[in-house]
Amino acid sequence: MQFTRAIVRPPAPNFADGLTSAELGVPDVALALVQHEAYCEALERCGLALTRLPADDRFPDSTFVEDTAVLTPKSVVFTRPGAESRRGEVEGVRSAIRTLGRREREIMAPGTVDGGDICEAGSHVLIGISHRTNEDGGRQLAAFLAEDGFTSSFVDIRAVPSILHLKSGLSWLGENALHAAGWLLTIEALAMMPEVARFDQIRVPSKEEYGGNAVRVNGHVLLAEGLPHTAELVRAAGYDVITISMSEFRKMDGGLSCLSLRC
Ligand code: CIR
Repeated sequence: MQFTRAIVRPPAPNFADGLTSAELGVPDVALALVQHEAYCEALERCGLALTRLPADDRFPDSTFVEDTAVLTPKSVVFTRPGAESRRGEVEGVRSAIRTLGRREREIMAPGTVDGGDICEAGSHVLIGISHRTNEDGGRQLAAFLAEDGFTSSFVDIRAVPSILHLKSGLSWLGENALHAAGWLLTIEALAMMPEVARFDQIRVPSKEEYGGNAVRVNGHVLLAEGLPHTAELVRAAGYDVITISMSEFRKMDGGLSCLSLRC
C-alpha cells in the first residue's frame, strides 16, 4: 500500500503516567520528544505529509495514535480501545481523520479493538485477539473490512507472553527489491499459519525481539535503533532500512507502528 499522509501526536508532559508492563524504568519525556521528532522526520523522508496533532495530557498514552483507528484506502473504522483509560483518545483523532473524506464506521460495545492488533498484509488482514482486542470487536471489524474487499482471520495471542499487541511481534513488509513478499516476526507460533507461511519470513534473532515491530512505509522499513542483526537481515532481503531511537517509547510498551496512523 502506498501512503501519502500520516497522523501523529507528540507525547504529553505526563507521558510517564501511561500504561506499561515493560519494567524498563520511567521514560524521559524530553528525550521522548526528541525521538518523536526524529520519527516524524523519517516519515517525511519516506514522502508522507504529516498532520501533527497537539499533545493531549488528558490521555498519557495518546501519542500511540495507531490504536484509535483502522484505515483502509476506502474507509476508516474508529476503534474502541481495550483499555478504559484510552477510550477518549478516539474523539481526539476524529476531526483529523474526517478530512480524509473516507467512509466512517465504529466499533461498538461490548467490542474492543486496538489498532496495534490489526495487521494488513495485502488484501488479507490478521486480527489479533489480545488482552485489548476481543472477539466481538474482531468480528465487527472483520465485517467492515469485508465490505471493503479484505479477507481477514483471527490470531489469538492471549497466551503469547511479552507482546501487548499482534504487531508487537509481527510486521508485514510487503514486497522487497527481490520481488518476494515477506514478514518480519518474533512469534514462532505464528510462522506456521497459512497466511504467514506462504510468504518469505525474516525471523528476528533472539535478544532483538523488539525488532518484531517495524513499519513499511513506501520503499522503506523503519526499524528501532540498536538491533544490528535484525537490521542486517532486513537489508539483506532487499529493503531500505531507516533506524530510529525508540528507547523512551519502549519503556511504555510502544513500538514504531503505534506512533502514527498512516494513510
Ligand atoms: C498501552 O499500553 O496502551 C500503551 N502504553 C502502549 C500502546 C502501544 N500501541 C501499539 O503497540 N499499537
